[in-house]
Formats: sequence, structure tokens, C-alpha cells
Amino acid sequence: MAAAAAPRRRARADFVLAWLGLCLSTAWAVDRSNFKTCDQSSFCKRQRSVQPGSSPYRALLDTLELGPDALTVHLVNEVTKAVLLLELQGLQGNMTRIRIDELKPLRARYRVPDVLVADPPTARLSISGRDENSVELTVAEGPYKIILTGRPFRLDLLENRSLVLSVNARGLMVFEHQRLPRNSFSDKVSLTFGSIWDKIKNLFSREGTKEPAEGDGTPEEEAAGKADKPEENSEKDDDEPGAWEEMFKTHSDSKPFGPTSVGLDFSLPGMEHVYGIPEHADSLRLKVTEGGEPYRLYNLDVFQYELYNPMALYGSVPVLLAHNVHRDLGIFWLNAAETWVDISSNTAGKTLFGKMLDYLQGGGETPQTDVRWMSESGIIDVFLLLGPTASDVFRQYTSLTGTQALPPLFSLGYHQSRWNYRDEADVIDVDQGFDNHDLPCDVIWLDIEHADGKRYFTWDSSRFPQPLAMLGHLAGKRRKLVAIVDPHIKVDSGYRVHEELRSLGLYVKTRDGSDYEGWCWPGSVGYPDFTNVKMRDWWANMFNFDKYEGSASNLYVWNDMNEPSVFNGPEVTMLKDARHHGGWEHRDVHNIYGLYVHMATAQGLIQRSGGVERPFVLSRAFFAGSQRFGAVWTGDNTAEWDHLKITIPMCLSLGLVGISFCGADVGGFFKNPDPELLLRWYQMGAYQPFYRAHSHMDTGRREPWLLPPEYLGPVRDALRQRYALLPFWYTLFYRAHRDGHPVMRPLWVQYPKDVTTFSQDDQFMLGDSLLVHPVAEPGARGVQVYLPGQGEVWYDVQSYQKHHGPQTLYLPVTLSSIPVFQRGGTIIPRWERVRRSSDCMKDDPITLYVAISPQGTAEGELYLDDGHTFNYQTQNEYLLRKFTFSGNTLTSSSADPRGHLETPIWIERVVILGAGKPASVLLRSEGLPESVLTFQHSAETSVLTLRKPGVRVSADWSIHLR
Ligand code: MIG
Repeated sequence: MAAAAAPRRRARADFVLAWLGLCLSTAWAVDRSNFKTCDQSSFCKRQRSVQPGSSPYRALLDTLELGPDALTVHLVNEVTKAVLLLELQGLQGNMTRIRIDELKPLRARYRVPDVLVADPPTARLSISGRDENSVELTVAEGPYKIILTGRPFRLDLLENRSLVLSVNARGLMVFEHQRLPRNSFSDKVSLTFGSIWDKIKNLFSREGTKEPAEGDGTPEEEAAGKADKPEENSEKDDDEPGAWEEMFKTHSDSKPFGPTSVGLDFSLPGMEHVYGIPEHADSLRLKVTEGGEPYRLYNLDVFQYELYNPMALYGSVPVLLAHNVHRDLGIFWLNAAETWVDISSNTAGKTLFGKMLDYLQGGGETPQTDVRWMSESGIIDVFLLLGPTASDVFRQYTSLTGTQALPPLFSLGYHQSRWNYRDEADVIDVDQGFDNHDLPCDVIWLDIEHADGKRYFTWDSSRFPQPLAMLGHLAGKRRKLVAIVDPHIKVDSGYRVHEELRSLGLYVKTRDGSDYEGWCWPGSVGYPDFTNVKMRDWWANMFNFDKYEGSASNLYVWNDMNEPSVFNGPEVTMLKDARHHGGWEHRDVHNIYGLYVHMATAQGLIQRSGGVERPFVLSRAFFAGSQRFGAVWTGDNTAEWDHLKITIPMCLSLGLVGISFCGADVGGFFKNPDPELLLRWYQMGAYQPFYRAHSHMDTGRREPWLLPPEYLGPVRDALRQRYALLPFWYTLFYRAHRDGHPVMRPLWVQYPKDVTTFSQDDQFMLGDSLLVHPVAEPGARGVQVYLPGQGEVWYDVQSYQKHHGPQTLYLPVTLSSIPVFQRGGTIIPRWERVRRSSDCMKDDPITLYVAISPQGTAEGELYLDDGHTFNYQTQNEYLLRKFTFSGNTLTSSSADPRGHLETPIWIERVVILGAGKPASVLLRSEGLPESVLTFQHSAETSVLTLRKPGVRVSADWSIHLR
């Protein structure tokens, strides 16, 4: 006993020392000079200098053509005479799509592939009115009309005569059409940025050498000669710094195709609250950007990111949601280039008092938010998601880009990671630590040090000589391993992965066609061109068990650095003039690169099982549609209380735009959390979708058992709460997968008319049932929990105490408190037997928690399948059960008769919150005699516990309180 306690005490001392070390270290922060401001990104600067007012764009109404799937019309820029083609579509399900491209581009412009799951079905447009400067269009089956105005060009969407959204109402549209460079020799500005000879070389390389065009949609399809040239070179922006070549720090971007940016503004009358466009370490509700920096979307590896600013981070989803008490709508800007988003509002800066004064004086405009999108290349391709409810917007967006992949059950359990577990013995020790301390855990993670010299798909043979034995050991514990596989490949002729990619020509190229080489963990590296389907197939094959030696079916994968991160590149990423498959520039595809890495890895894990097993892949970079491939995390956060708090708005923002499977490094990646912060983070993480502790190499070890006992106990409780709720989490993920509903949601999604919820960042809902307000303040003695809903009741899941909404409740807390409330009117399933991992629990009996509404009703559901295969899809092997409570009767029925599942799971207990004491309780079940159930009732808490109903979960049954 004493011998065992000594090392533990020592470990605890280490922990405390590490923490003291942190307190003495200096404050760190992001080095902002590594990243561009809008002013330093020439297209952003050019676009932002365009002032609202008269747009040079005019729709030539006499060119209007109405086809079965779209309306087309020419747009002309009256200054440059450049002609664009606008394509307008009504889409089924209350959406509109607007595409604008050059009518005759010098070179085809990039259209983002592989994000939409299919061509969205169209709804027919017809002309329902017309005058000399406008056309009114009606969308079949849609409640809205579109008015197209000729001069200046503008679109207005109306629903029942009220304006919902306008396009180019502020006249900020920008479309830089492609031109040949002019007078490069005399261009003074370009002289300061690059040599004349470079200009000449550019000119000739563009005109002379056509890159091989492969397949459809390559830029060379449109021959340069086809373009109209009259207006060529007539514009002054040739002369603007950065238009034809631009510098950032020591990096030069050759911009051989010149300025190609696009931009458009959207006005949202009646809207004061907008959300989305992750990833930013900022509040849930987006801020007005006037006078500051716009929100930036450009996937970047930002070292030691700071909070509450609009700087770009690892992932980008160009989707913005707007909400008011009447409606919700969304804007999906499908563009993978560097993008900036400006938000302005006519009420910004006005105090509530100011607004009231406006109102009392009968004046005061309707509030309005304006959103302006600016992207460096590509076309304008935008989907207007017209709601009208938030759940409609979720459905609309996920109908376009797909829903959250259904995760394997284990991945909803707890993950233990650090950079790095040293060797096989360390992994086995950590694994054993969980058992020794009665802590559940599903997965141990290995970071880059496990591979041989950072050659991914290999193992360091001195530290991991027997990976299969290690995996076998974990499998015996019913646990998994995740190994990192990064998308930068060491340039090393002895490394098979490199040799094959090089000889197959599958690396990203420089603008001159040689393999692009950057600097990353392994030293000099190549970047596989994941935009090429051949590359993705090759990569996917690497995960076959015979290719990836030392891997086994309980090994899953983690993709890091896929922004891509390039240590010696501009802004720590790839040169924009690097070339991808089909001749596209990195500029065009930057934000989708990471999605393709994620996609190819997930494909590999599916393929290695012959298409049977669901993959689990975590990715740091992401884009619209990444939800189809797995989970994401918020990257390198810091062990600070504000970083704990920001996990809520960061994951909520992702959930709103389809990516439900989100988490943040528990404990914080950089620095050492003190025991209280680490504990609070375990509590927070237990209620967020992806639950993984992770930390930097230089931090002290922090496996939970290194905590002092007064902290370890509450960590154990938090982990157990997580595991008990796994059936609930799994059901929520099934709903996200099937209907596109976010798992973790802002309160306003559930209470759309309650304005107090519109800016809440410190609490959230899981599904429509649990409200969570984790403790995120040091030394907290209580929290102020807002319980919404007129006529709603909320049950504290710890004390069962009932509270009425709406109110702000002061709840005293201790170290072990996680304030969670179950909404009256809901039913939640739990697994209450304590086990080592989710795999040990998957056949365990269920306890139902019925929280009765003031009307005496409740409902809920439970989704079950085998937890790991696609059989739920291919064989309908699943159960979706519906539970309803009303008239003192609890009923279980099938919510989806297509599903069927052989399962030993039964109902072991029913806990009814807010119940009176019955005289007797009867159980009726298919094919069984009616029986009497024993029960307990607490008059003090109004909790009725029904012991051992013993019915099969797949059966129809009812329980009657008499
Ligand atoms: O430049 O693989 O975000 O989770 O531990 C750091 C080492 C590279 C960054 C990831 C982090 C990971 C680390 N990686």
C-alpha cells in the first residue's frame, strides 16, 4: 500500500511544481505580425475601399433568358464594360442560388467541387411582373418572390410583401475580371515589387505554355484567345500595389493571373443578430466589424491564438446565420479562397436607451444588418437559405453539404492524449492508470513522436517496436488507439511514401511545375495534392492493414497540420501561386485542402474494413461539408480560464453550420492548468461533443490520477456522467446525422423569441432536453443560470429540484458541481452501470429519466445500433424507440418501423421527476401478462423510481401509474 502511494504522491508534487512553473513564466500571445490584416491582403484592401452608393453593375434585362432550371442575365460593369453572367435558381426547400461568373473569362475560374452532396433540385422560376427596370419572379412552391432590378443591379427577396433580404443593395459588388497585364515595363509600382524580367516571364509563361488540362472544369478549357479584349487594361487597378504581384514579409506572391477577387453585399432588414462563419476565437454572436478588421476565413496554423478577435484560425465554414424573433435565414458563400466578411449594422453602437428614444419619437429605422463577403478568386456562388425557422435553415444547409457522419459509439467516450506518450510501456501504463483509478476511457492517442522521424504510417522502432501487441493489449481492454497522420511527407528517398508520391507526380507543384517543398516537423517536406482524386485514392489505400504496418482495426486516425501548415511559408501556409491538379492555384483551393485530407483519410478507414466499419478521423482544418468525414477540434488553446469559456461559443458556432462533432483540448494545450482549472475543464468537456484531454510536449503530465484526491473524485464523477449519458449523446448524433440538427445548440435555437438568449455564451443546450451551464470561473461559489421558457420547468439533474422558467437562478456550487437541468417534458436514456469503456457498456440495460412538464407530459427517444458498422444503413439494423408520458402512462413504441435490431438491452429502471405518489404501478408489455412494479417515491423531491420493469428495449410496452 505505502509503496504504491509514494510514486503517486511524487507525481502529485510534480504536478504542483509544473503549475508553479507556469505561474512564473511570462505571458504569451500570438505574434500578429505573422498574419495579414485586411490592409495587407491587397484584394481585401481594394474591395474595402469601395464605398456604398452607386454600383457600376447593371443587369441587361433584354438578355434575360428563363430556362427550366435557371434564369440567366448579363451583368455589365458600366465603367470597365466587362460582362458577367448571372445565373439565378430557385431551389426546392425554400432556397435560392445565385452564381456570377465572367461571361467569357480569359481562363476558367474555380468552382468549388465536392462540397455539395448533389446538384440541388431546382424549383421553377416564372416571371410574374415586369417594368422597364425590373422583373418580378415567382418561385414554384416557394412563399417568396424575387425582384431583379436592372440599374443598378440588385436583387430583393420578398416574403408576403415584406423584404427579407437584398443583394447588392449597398452597391458593394466587386468582380475583378481577368485581363492581360499591361505596360508592365512602365508600371512604376510593379518595379518596386518585382523585376521587369519577372513580368515578362509571367507574360510569356501564361501565353506560351498551356498546362495539361485534365478532365472537366480545368482553367485551360477556356482558351485565352476567346476572351473579349476591348476593355483590357483600361483600369486603374493595374496600378494599385498588390494587384499583379504582392509581398508579405519576405514572401512574394507572383499572381500570374492578376487580380481576380469577387465580393457582394447582403442586407438583412429586421436582423440584429448574426452567427456562424467559424472558425474564430470569438463570441457566439458576431460583432460589427466597421472600423476594425473583418472576420477572416483562411485556414491557418496560428501559434498561441488570442481570444475575442476576428483573426482566421484552422478551419473555415463560409456560412452565416441571421436570427430574430420572427425568423431565421442563412447565407452560404461557396468559395474556397481567402475570404473576409464585414458586418455592419444601423443600430450598432446605439445604446438600448438610444434605441428606445428612437422608438418613442416614432422614428428610428428598422434594425438592419449588412454582410459583405470578399474572396480572392473563384466565382460568386451563394445560397440563400430562407428558413423560416432555425431548424429549417439547418435542414436546408445540410441538404446541400451533407449531415454529420454518425460517429462510432466509442468516439463519444473519453479520449486521453498528450504530445507525446513516450513508448509502448507508457501507453500501457496510462491505460492501466484508468483501471487503477476507476476511470472510464475509450482511447489513448499518439502524437508525431510515435513515427520514425515523423514519417507517418511508420513507427519509431525503439519506442514502439511492437505496435500490434500494444494494439492487441488495448483491444483486450476494449479500448482503441488513435495515431496521428499528418499530410506533409518527409523528403527522403528511403521513405516509400515520399518515393511513390514523387514518382507518381502527386505532390503539389510550384508555379514552375517542380515539386513544392516546404518546411515542417520532419524537415523538408512535400505536400500531397489532395485536391486530386488519384491522390486521395492512393492515400486511402495506405490505410489498408497490409500497407500501414503495425495498424489494426482498433487503430483510428488524427489529421493535424492540414491547413496546410508550412513553417516557412507566408502566414505559416502554402504559397498562393503553388499549383494543384488541373492547373489551379493554391489561392483557389486553400480553404478546401484540409477537407480533402480528412475525406481521404476517412475513405481509407472505411476501405480497410471492406466498407463495413464506420471511420473515426479527427481533423484540425475544415471547410463546408467536413461534417461528413468526422470530428474537428479547436486546435492549440491555452490552459487559461478564458480559453475554457471560449470553448462554448467556438463549438456552438460550428454546430450551427453543420459540424456537430466538435471539442477543445481538455486542460488547454499550452501551459499547465492548476488542478481547479483542469477539473472544471473535465466538467465542461463531459458535456461537449468531442471529449479529449490533450497537451503540449513541454507541459507537465496531467493524467487525472495525478490530481490531488479532492480533485480526482470530481473528475471521476464528470467522466461517469459522460458515460452514463452515452445513449443520449448517441441519439442526438443520430438526429444530427439524419436531420441536420446540431447536437450542442445555443439557447435561442430552442427559444427563438426570448431575446435574453440571443447573446448567451456561457450556457448551451444538448438537443432540446438538457441545459448545461458549466462552472468556468476560478473559485466559483455559485453560478447565475438562465432558465428560459414561459411556463417551462427545469429539473436540476443532481438534486432533482424543480425550477420555473423564465428566471435567472443563482445556484450555489462546489468543486464537484456541473449545473445541468433537464427540461420538463423530456425523457432521457442513461447507462448507469459503471464500466471501463463504452464498448463494455453497449449492451447494458437502460434507465429512463422522465421529466414531467407542467401539463403532465413528456417525450423522448432512443437510437441504438451495433455502435460501429454501416449496417444501420445497409441492413436497417437499428432501433429508434419513442417514449411518451401522458395521462400518467409511459409508453414505448417504435418511431421507425424500418429499423430492427437483435439486442439484449432491457429497461432496468424508470425515474420520473415531478411525480406524485401512485397507489400502484402496472406494466403491460407485448405477449406478457400484466404485472405490478415496485416503486419508491420521495415526497420531498417528487421523484418516483420504478424498479426493474425488466422489459426489452425493442418491445412495445406501457407503464400505468394509478
Ligand atoms: O505544431 O503534433 O494542434 O494538437 O499535439 C504543433 C504536435 C503540431 C499541433 C496540434 C497539436 C499537436 C501538435 N501539433
